[in-house]
Amino acid sequence: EQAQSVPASQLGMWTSFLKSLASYNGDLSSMTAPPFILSSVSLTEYSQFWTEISDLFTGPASEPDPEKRMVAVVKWFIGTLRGQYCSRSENLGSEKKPLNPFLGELFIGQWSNESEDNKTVLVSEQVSHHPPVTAYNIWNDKHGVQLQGFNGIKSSISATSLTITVKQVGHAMLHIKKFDEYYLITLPALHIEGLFGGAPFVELEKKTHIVSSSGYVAELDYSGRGYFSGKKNSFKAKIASLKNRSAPLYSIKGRWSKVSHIKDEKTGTEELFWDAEKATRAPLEVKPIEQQLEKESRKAWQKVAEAVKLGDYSLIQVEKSKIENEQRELRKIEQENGITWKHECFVENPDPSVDPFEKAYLKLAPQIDHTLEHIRFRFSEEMYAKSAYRP
Ligand code: HCR
Repeated sequence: EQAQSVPASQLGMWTSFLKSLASYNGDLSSMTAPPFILSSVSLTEYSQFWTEISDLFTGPASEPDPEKRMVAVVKWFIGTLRGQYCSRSENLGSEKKPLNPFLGELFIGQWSNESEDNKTVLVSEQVSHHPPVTAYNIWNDKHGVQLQGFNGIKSSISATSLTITVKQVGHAMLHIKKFDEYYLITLPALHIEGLFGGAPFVELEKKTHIVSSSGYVAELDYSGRGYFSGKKNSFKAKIASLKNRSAPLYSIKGRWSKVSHIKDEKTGTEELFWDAEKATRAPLEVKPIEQQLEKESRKAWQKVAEAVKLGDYSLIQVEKSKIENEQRELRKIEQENGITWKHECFVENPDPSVDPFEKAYLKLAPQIDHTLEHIRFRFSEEMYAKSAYRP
């Protein structure tokens, strides 16, 4: 059935949106979409899905065995996928088009867990507007875990199958202080199905890797519901030692949005690996909007978000244009004064001799044939210390 989920009053706009996909220019943010498919949330907020299941994020730090630690890291990663790629469909009925962050936009928050000394802090910054790139740093000092990363998207459209295909640019790096161990995590490619019916949803595809400085590698392979067989959100993974990659130590399979099982290849024992539906996801605490600064995401987008919630198309355009014009004006002033934009908390392509994350990345990337990203962003403790932005 065509466009069954589209409100009757927005059917015309939805049809024009679908038609405009045929002449897609690579910039999803510039496409005019009807209000029902718009999200009131900016992409800078999406970094929070990495660590909303606190125990999974901090868990690896208390695992003394490096092999089991790798398994714990893979579990954490699998645990992030449901929030990252299904939460809009689950909570709002379909995937939505997020707000396109402006340069320098910040999203800051924390999970205070059960005590003040066990908090996980998140700082996310829009480090590039064209192409859009978001960088983040998330850390928990009590457990000594830190996750840094950045991501952008490159998308294309298949007009025949009406599917949007998205390749993610970027990677994430996890550091576990106690063992001074680094993990390089690559990001899945995805596609958006269900556009015809007006209820788009994300499916992951191809492979990603996690490789650790302790000498382990995990290869994850994603698939969805095919024409003849297969289930939505399926994956298979193999964990091996880098020294003997052809003899996996563990294999995992199942559905990343539901249940998966792990098999110990040495003993043959199989057990539940992860049940995504049973996990407790703690909401991130963000300062009340009145206390936020102008570049903080929820404050900056407040009026647009209200218009999206009202489903008021012209008000959305009016409020969005205000932000866009303000940004254009800022860029013009910078150009006229020969000023280049400076990020609040991240540095571009740092020197590996001073940045341990960069140094570890350069060592780990060749192990999984990961093509080095041309522009890489790393968190700067120094810049953050000087910054006025705190959760
Ligand atoms: C592709 C996507 C924007 C990017 C979103 C990313 C890749 C952002 C980084 C997060 O860590 C993971 C993530 C999850 C989202 O599923 C993914 C979005 C899904 C849709 C959105 C498109 C730009 C919107 C397409 C418009 C459709 C829904 C009409």
